Amino acid sequence: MTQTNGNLYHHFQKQFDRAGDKPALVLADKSSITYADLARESARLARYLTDLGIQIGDRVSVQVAKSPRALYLYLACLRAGFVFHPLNTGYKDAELDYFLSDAEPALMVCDGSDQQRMAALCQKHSVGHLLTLNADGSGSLPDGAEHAAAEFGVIERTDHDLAALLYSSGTTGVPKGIMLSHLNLRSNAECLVEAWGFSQDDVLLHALPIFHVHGLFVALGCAFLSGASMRWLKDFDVQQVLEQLPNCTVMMGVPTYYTRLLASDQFDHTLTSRMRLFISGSAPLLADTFEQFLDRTGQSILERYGMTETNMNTSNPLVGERRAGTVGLPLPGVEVRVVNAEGTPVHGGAIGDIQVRGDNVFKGYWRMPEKTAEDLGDDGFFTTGDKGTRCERGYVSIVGRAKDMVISGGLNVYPKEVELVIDSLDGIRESAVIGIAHADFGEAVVAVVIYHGGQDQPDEAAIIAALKAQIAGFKVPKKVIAIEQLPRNTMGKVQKNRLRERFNDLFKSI
Ligand code: MLC
Ligand code: AMP
Repeated sequence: MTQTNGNLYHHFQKQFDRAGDKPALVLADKSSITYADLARESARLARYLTDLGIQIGDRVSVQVAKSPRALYLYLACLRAGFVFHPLNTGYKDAELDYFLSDAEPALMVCDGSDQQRMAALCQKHSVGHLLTLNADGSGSLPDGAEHAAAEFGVIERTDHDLAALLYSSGTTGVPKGIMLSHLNLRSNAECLVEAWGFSQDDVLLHALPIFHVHGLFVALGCAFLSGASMRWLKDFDVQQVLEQLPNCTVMMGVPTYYTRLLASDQFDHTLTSRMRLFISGSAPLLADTFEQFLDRTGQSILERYGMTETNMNTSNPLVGERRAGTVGLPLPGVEVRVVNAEGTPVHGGAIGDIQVRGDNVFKGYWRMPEKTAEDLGDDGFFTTGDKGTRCERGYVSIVGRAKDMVISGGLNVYPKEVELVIDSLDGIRESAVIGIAHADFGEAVVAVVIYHGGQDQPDEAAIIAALKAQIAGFKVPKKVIAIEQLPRNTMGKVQKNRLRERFNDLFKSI
């Protein structure tokens, strides 16, 4: 029996062939990129990179601005069987150093302005090829590919072959590579198209970055498997979103997008009359935001819950009650259970660990078998690190996190990573990094520091400047507070809950 090609691109291709000259992307300047353009230009890049010597299964690390060509590159990697490894554009050298050492890519693609720095890192980690791609579409990648023939098929991949490698940090501060297969991505996107009723008539407002699951797999997967069009913005800019909304039918965003829209007087139901669906995820949507949005537009935001290891797990329903403060019901094909410390499922609103099983669940952590075994049980259930409940009607609520993590504007910050950098600064004895409620970012990163006695203590500005040089901007604390001593329990563990309580109102007046 012949197996269908498991390559995710193979499944996109059905819509690409059908949609042909229909715009896949309409850009802010009103120019458009058709589905035929996506197919042709991804073939050209796949041809060029394959001829360059990049092989099936090789990792391709990419740290570039969001642009149509960056999208061609993602599609080219899929169809050529490379493993796509996107990187947040905010990452600094020390962070990139780790990713390159661990992912061992065959090719790194970066912005031209970073070429010199990246060349040194690529040399250090024996990355065979370094190419550039700038925000305006120029660079050595498009230059090199210009004369390549736009002829390339779709490499045969099994369902379980790797399609992408994305990193998430951890409680120890060491990032873990999350191995996502073609099946993980396809099964989840197919199920979301169904659950959210995507069709070729939809126009999706795409303002998310394409280096994380939300903008990359959720948004693009829904559009490409349904043949919908996208209004493509390079980032989330309130004014541009307000201009584009009347042309759109669906929007996806993190809660900060919705609070920023609500903060604008121009945002009202007249702009959203064509919209059929607003989707929120990656961070908790406050019930207050849900209510205000309903008041202003007459529409209930649909909240869903996912993570890089699993893509999407639960969603409030398209038709039926969308319950504020919950993340809805398990998606078809995804099993979700809440278990106690012994691993026994609990019911009736009891709080426990959220575990997930299904084709959406990743293959494991890259070269970390022990960590994989710790989180991914023999029975296939993955322990998410989120604490939650399920009500009698099946709705899941997330009530906390077992993992020590802050979510700021939809981006995860692992305190340990930031603490390690702060603790290495002269004059600092120790630090504790916490998340504090913030009207714009949901949670803001705050550092509580203890100085060594003596004269040479860095001030807040010096600490922030030192951090900005070493870690991505979104991880840098919005405030640094010096105190005498960190509260500890009898085991000597820092009691971050007490710090969070103490500084709970820090941003209340902002
Ligand atoms: C940028 N900055 C942030 C930040 N983003 N600070 C805290 N939290 C953030 N999220 C900092 C920059 O470093 C910079 O600092 C300053 O803010 C201005 O930068 P900017 O780029 O102009 O910021 P802005 O455009 O305002 O971006 C904020 C944002 C953006 C919320 C629009 O971060 C965003 O689009 N977030 C979405 C992230 C996302 O896609 N998450 C999905 C993950 S997938 P300075 O000091 O240099 O001025 C996932 C799974 C799932 O979680 O379930 O979906
Ligand atoms: P990431 O590791 O970037 O994939 O982030 C995944 C984490 O984001 C999850 O484990 C949750 O803690 C959080 N998350 C995602 N969606 C939601 C949501 N709707 N509500 C609350 N937390 C969420």
